Amino acid sequence: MSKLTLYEHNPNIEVVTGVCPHDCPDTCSWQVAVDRDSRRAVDIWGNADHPITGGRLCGKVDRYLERTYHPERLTTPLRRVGAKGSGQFEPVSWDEAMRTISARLKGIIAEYGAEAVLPYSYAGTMGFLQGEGMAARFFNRMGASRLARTICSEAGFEGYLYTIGATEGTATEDFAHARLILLWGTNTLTSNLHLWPFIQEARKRGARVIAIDPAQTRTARAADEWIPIRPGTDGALALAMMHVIIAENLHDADYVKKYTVGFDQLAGRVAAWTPERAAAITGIHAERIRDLAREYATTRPAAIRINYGLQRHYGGGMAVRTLTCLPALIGAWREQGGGIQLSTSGAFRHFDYSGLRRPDLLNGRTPRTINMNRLGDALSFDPARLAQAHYAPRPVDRKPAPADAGPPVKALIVYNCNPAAVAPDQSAVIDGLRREDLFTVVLEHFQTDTADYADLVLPATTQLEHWDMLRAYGHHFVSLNRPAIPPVGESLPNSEIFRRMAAAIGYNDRYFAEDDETILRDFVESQRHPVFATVTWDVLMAQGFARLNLPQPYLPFAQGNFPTPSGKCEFYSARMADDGYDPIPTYVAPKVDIGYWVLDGQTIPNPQYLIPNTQSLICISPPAHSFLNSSFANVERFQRREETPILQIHPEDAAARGIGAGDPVRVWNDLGEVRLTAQITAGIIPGTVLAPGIWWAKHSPDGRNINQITPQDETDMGASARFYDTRVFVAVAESESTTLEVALPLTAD
Ligand SMILES: Nc1nc2c(c(=O)[nH]1)N[C@H]1C(S)=C(S)[C@@H](COP(=O)(O)OP(=O)(O)OC[C@H]3O[C@@H](n4cnc5c(=O)[nH]c(N)nc54)[C@H](O)[C@@H]3O)O[C@H]1N2
Ligand SMILES: Nc1nc2c(c(=O)[nH]1)N[C@H]1C(S)=C(S)[C@@H](COP(=O)(O)OP(=O)(O)OC[C@H]3O[C@@H](n4cnc5c(=O)[nH]c(N)nc54)[C@H](O)[C@@H]3O)O[C@H]1N2
Ligand code: SF4
Ligand SMILES: [Mo]
Repeated sequence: MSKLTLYEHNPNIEVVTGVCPHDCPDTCSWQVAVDRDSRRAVDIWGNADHPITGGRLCGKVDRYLERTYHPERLTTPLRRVGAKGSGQFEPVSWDEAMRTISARLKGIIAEYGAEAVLPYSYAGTMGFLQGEGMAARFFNRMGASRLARTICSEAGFEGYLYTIGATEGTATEDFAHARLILLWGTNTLTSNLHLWPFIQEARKRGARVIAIDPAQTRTARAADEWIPIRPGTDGALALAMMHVIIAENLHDADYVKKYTVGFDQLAGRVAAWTPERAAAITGIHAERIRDLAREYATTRPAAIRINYGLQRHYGGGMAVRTLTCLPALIGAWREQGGGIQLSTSGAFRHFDYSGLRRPDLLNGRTPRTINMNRLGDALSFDPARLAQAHYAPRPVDRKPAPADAGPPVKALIVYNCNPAAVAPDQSAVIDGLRREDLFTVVLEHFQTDTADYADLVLPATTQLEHWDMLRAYGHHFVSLNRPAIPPVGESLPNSEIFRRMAAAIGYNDRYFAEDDETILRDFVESQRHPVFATVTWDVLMAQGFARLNLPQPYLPFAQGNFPTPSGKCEFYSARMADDGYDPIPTYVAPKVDIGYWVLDGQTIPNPQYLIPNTQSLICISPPAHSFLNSSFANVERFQRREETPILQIHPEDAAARGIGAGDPVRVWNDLGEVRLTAQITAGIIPGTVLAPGIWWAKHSPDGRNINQITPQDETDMGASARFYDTRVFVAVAESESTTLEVALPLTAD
């Protein structure tokens, strides 16, 4: 029974429909019960009418009111009074804050030009308006540096686009019809919960579920089988599966002939990818690879869910590009419940954002683009590092010479993001944030690690308090968020903060005068593509959500129609050749390899390495179940659930280092060091350790978190982050194990 029935006839309660703003594929529709007298929210629940939300929120957002009314919510603008990082602030008025911002930004722009101002944001909210809505107008008008928002998904995205043409694929609802489901580099029960009921429905009808993951996550435990894989080697597994499928003539020759290009080149390439060769890379038995390929090719419908876990490695783009050839090879796209899903965002690709974001306000200027993963480099005074921070996602793109890197970053405006905790190479980020001459403004709900380094902290409203609208990346609905309660304290929506900044600095364009509701309504009403015919303002206001105008079931590629240049699934991609990549699926190894793997308790050296480094380990840091990136990591309930920042380590790796359960351990590499608590578990592939993220650094025992050891370097495609392509040393914290820091070749190349 929906909670709605508890409240809908209560005269003291108003029920307001909204949508979860967080960076999660599920984009749940929610309902909030608000006490009419006090205007306080008293309850929140998942909308039972929404076909994907199904009346349920996840454990985090079910407690959204605890976050919203948290005693540590920021309620007034704050000015820094202590040293950067010390967290000492005093309240100031909004007017005073705006006067300071206007004076500082004008001074910086006059002296260095507008490119010296860098916006820094990600997906704290995925809302159109409170994300890159009014903010985009403001920074476009200014001509500030642009930010390449690459911290999460770009490698996989690009890889998928080369093969398929748009990030479209199997509809979430249709997983219920699959008979085989591969959960490949995704922790569904943690990061994509609302797919699970469809998987369970499929299982009731006899489907088998296999998780392919270095870790035995809660998803892998709930699956029928866990196939442990060495991090960053999924491309090799996919190539070997295709080897078996083609060698045993299990492919769908008719589908391949009609709807793909490059089969001969693909067949030529995978001929050399025997399961034995892939076994030596992935750590999966050759026989298991063979069986997996056969099972995949002969079970219909077969669905694959990949997420972003497998692409946070150097070769992540190519891995996704390669994997996405599988469904076309076996003709899985023909059937409801067949195919692959990385993201459903491509279904929304015809949205016209120009009215919302006003790129015309750039007035012909093309400011430089900084890669957000290289924030540490971007904030460096060294022009060579600043040049490195420029966005150059493909091999054919070039970074500028240091002399052409442009002005130093003198102002940083952070919103919807917590870079001091989430960005790679934390020491470099902190070095930059510590700069006395850097003017930093942070729009936030809480005094985060990043806010501690701000000159001004501006209190922002939460989703309960402002208007917004979202698309999803795990289904096909657009949702409207209506404010349920008045702003907490003096907080303001991001949109209003940027509006006020624009006014203070003297941008008088009428686009800065429009109110939030009008902006959203205009956005909806300005869409011309037929896929949005069902997404009207009236429906959104009445129901809170609207499904895209797509058929159901939605089988986008049952008859080809791939949105690639050839109109087919591209086993051979001419575009990749033009962009400087191998046009045929291949294996791109991770940059960091420890040179050996363990299979059935035996250590097997990787033949690429002259000297396997048996002292280091690969470190991955996927999301903790109860946090959402670094959001919720300051809420006591969720801290208690996660207990403490831990490091999962295999019993053999622990024994080799004299590490016992619960021991404090040092985890370090050439970039930095962090202290964690050892959790010994056979649920992780030997040679790999796992540190669930993302704890706030200041809540961690030594004031640092796992991004101490992650590199700023980019992936092969999309200039994404290589969060999981890291090598670390681990030792019990007390011991001074400097002897372990022997110089050994880090990579094979
Ligand atoms: N509860 C919760 N939900 C979230 C988030 C959160 O922080 N908490 N974050 C949200 C965001 S921003 C995102 S991008 C998504 C991320 O969602 P996912 O992509 O599902 O999350 P990841 O942890 O990046 O990766 C998932 C799994 O990939 C595994 N993995 C790591 N490397 C490899 C590899 O090389 N190969 C294979 N096969 N597996 C590998 C990890 O062990 C992990 O179990 O989740 C969203 N949902
Ligand atoms: N080591 C490691 N690092 C990672 C990852 C990993 O797997 N391992 N995952 C990476 C991934 S996938 C991602 S997506 C990034 C995510 O990194 P972020 O996008 O920084 O995500 P959050 O940590 O959730 O921080 C978002 C912040 O935005 C604030 N916020 C939310 N809503 C609003 C609003 O309406 N207005 C304002 N002003 N602020 C708001 C929240 O309070 C929160 O502090 O982290 C990356 N970092
Ligand atoms: S975080 Fe994801 S699962 Fe949780 S309520 Fe939001 S959209 Fe739904
Ligand atoms: Mo992400």
